[in-house]
Amino acid sequence: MTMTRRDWMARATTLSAGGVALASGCAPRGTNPAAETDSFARFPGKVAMRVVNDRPPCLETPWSYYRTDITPNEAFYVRWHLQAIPPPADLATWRLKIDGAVERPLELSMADLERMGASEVVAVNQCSGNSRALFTPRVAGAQWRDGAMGNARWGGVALAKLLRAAGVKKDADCVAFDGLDVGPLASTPDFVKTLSIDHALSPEVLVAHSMNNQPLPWLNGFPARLVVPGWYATYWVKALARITVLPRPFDGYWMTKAYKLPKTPNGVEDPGRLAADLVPISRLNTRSFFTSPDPDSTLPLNQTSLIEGIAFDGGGVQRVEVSVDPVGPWQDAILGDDLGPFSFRRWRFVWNPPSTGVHRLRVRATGRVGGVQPETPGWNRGGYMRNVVEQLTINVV
Ligand SMILES: Nc1nc2c(c(=O)[nH]1)N[C@H]1C(S)=C(S)[C@@H](COP(=O)(O)O)O[C@H]1N2
Ligand SMILES: [Mo]
Repeated sequence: MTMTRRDWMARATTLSAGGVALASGCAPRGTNPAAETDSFARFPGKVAMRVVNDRPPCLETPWSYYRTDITPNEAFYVRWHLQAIPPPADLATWRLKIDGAVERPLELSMADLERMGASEVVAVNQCSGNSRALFTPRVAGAQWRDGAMGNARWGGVALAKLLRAAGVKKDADCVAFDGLDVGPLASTPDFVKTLSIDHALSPEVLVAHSMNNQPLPWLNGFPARLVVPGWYATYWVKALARITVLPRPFDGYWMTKAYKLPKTPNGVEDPGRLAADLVPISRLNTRSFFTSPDPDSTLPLNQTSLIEGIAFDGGGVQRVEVSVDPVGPWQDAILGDDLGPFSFRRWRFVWNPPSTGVHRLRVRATGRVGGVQPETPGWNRGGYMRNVVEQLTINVV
């Protein structure tokens, strides 16, 4: 079942965006519409997705897949840092090691994990750099539009249960998570992330081996990954192989250098005067998006139309409001099914366009953790945590 990198590169058929034109003078909004220069590829187990980087693969979810609560596995975005990504693990030999400051180091097979219980959570996995391509001034890093996010039902074992089975020692400070991926050079820092011991023991954090009731797709971390509900996906270590309890703070590159954010409200800093104090990125801020109709659609005058979208936050969406310009006040949208505080929350807004011409609709959400979305975009050097109020232009005839 092992597939080499060469095998799957051979299978990855590059498609072109052929003929998808971008309205002139209009910057690409999110992943919708596609731009002429976009390239799409089909990686194993995936639909054709926009390639943000191909080595290692960084693939964006096509916008139409956000019209459902759950993002299908085959369209779920993909992000890896190190070259080359590990081939799919062989379950006959794969083991999850739990070691470090524990009483009883463990080596668990998939069957062991499955025997240890079944917890589930619906949670948004969003890359810290989602929407980075929309930063001005431009910042370095993968140029994601809005498709580096997805919502899934994750199934597995509570991390706290595994740590208790191993017996965490009193002097534990944090827990390190390492996947099967290694860098191309001995000097490349291994991708290792840590959570504080208190966070690691909180009940919602999972070692997940299923995604939407199927095994994890290879590119999303088969056979098991960490799921840290409400926190950015950089902590959601894929192809998990080792969990190490540490008696002291961790000083690895991926915690001390990468994914750091100004210690300011919403991580915002001035491009001309960079902040001095940085902290590791943590919880998701509040976001909301339009998913239907498409941008620049035409709707009929004086007829009821449905405007729909998604919203999310690191701790649950409290409210979604829509405003229709010119001079529109904020009006409450109707919230859809509640799949829990870490999930996408669908919303809809019934609109009866009162006049012809171009209308600008805006959507803003209020979340328990992130508060209300800002009306102007924030900026930081890493291109993280964009969450400005989004707009949709509709032509009424
Ligand atoms: N082993 C491993 N896990 C990883 C990464 C990685 O490079 N290696 N990248 C992280 C980052 S930054 C993101 S955004 C998410 C992406 O998850 P996905 O590919 O399932 O969408 O995986 C996280 N887990
Ligand atoms: Mo990320």
